[in-house]
Amino acid sequence: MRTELLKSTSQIQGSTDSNYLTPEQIPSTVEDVLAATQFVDIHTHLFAPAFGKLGLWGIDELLTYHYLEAEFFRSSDTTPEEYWSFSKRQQADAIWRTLFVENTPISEATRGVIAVLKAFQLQTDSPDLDEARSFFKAQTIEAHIRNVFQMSGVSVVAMTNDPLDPEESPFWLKGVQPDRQFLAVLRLDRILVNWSAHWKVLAGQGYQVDEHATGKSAAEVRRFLADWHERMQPVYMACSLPDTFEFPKETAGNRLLKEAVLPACRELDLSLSLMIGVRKQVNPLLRLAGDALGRADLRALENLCREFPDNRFLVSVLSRENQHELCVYARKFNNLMPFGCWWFMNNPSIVEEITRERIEMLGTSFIPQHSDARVLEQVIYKWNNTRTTLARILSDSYRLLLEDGRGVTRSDIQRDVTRLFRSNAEAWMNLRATVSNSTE
Ligand code: FIX
Ligand code: ZN
Repeated sequence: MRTELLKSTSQIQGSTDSNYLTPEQIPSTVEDVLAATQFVDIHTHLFAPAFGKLGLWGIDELLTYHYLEAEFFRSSDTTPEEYWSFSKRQQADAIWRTLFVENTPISEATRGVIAVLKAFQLQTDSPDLDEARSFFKAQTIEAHIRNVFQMSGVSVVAMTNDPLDPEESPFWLKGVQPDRQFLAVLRLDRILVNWSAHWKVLAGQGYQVDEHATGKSAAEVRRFLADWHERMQPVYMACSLPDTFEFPKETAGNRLLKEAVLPACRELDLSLSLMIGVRKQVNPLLRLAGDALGRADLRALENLCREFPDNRFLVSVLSRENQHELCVYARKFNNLMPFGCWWFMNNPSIVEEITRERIEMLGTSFIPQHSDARVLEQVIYKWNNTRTTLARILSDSYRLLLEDGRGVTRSDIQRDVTRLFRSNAEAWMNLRATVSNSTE
């Protein structure tokens, strides 16, 4: 049976379900179901309209995305100092000229901009940005958001909200109306990774904390988290961690993780998202584009999952070398949910490798992707790329299942896609099944 592909579904051992798809029907059915299923985007840097200018959108923001800035400095004689002295418009013009006019935009990030222009039927090979600028200038943000979400097949996105960000915190302190399409996430890097640089902000807000996070500090940070939980109603707490992260290890950050953040997450029944492996500012001249990655020792994660079985960990790792380990740890700890192909992993060839490995080792018990979009329209190409890659991988998985002797139906495929791109995320973000899945 193995070698000779099943001629028809009726040959499937003991098969009774006439809904079984033929081998030829599987790829198109998978594509249909992926296209018609609204996804939950578990990690972005997008903002609801209530946050005004913090929410980035439009052609100048798309072109000055730090992924493109990194590529720009490889193909231009412009120095970082000169580039940062330009206006946003001049920066966008320079990047368009260098990466899209003087060179072929074949990288993942440049292709992304082309895909967005095409999605809005805008010229993709123009020498300048006039047409694109006037198009985006004519959009009103609320309608544009609805349109972009509809085009990208996304129903809801999780934001990244930093309570210590001087630009963002005033919005929350003044009070922000919840937005059902933009979910809040309590981001804690400044507390767990850079405590020595930021403890004074909490002290300034009346929390009795000290530089070394001793004494009352942990209890006061718990009070801080409870106050911000009240204010933000976050769907999870999150932190990115360096490749050098170790646990257990005597640091102020680890003390607060153990004595404040993890207990607060248990009490509030929230997952903690750990994004592990960043090497911040290896080239500070490039600003946001100056971060890199390193292979982390994931035994820190092993220790956290084992020592805190009542905490749920949503984890993404930045190094390719850590991906397989993460899969294996997820087989050992069901309080660990791998999610996304983060940042430098978010390239179709690597997404394919990681996702095939995860399906082989975890079935559908993981969250394949998040967009990490910093600019609104990026969700269009990032989710389009994901659907294209997953269509291939899922079709292959079902073909192999069929060859092994079990047929697959459209509702099997719908169940799997819904789990991968909706219900796993909803469960780990304590979201009720928010929006019915349009194809059911
Ligand atoms: O820590 C993070 O959330 C990262 O995703 C960002 O810091 C990073 O700059 C980014 O945009 C990656 O795509
Ligand atoms: Zn991010």
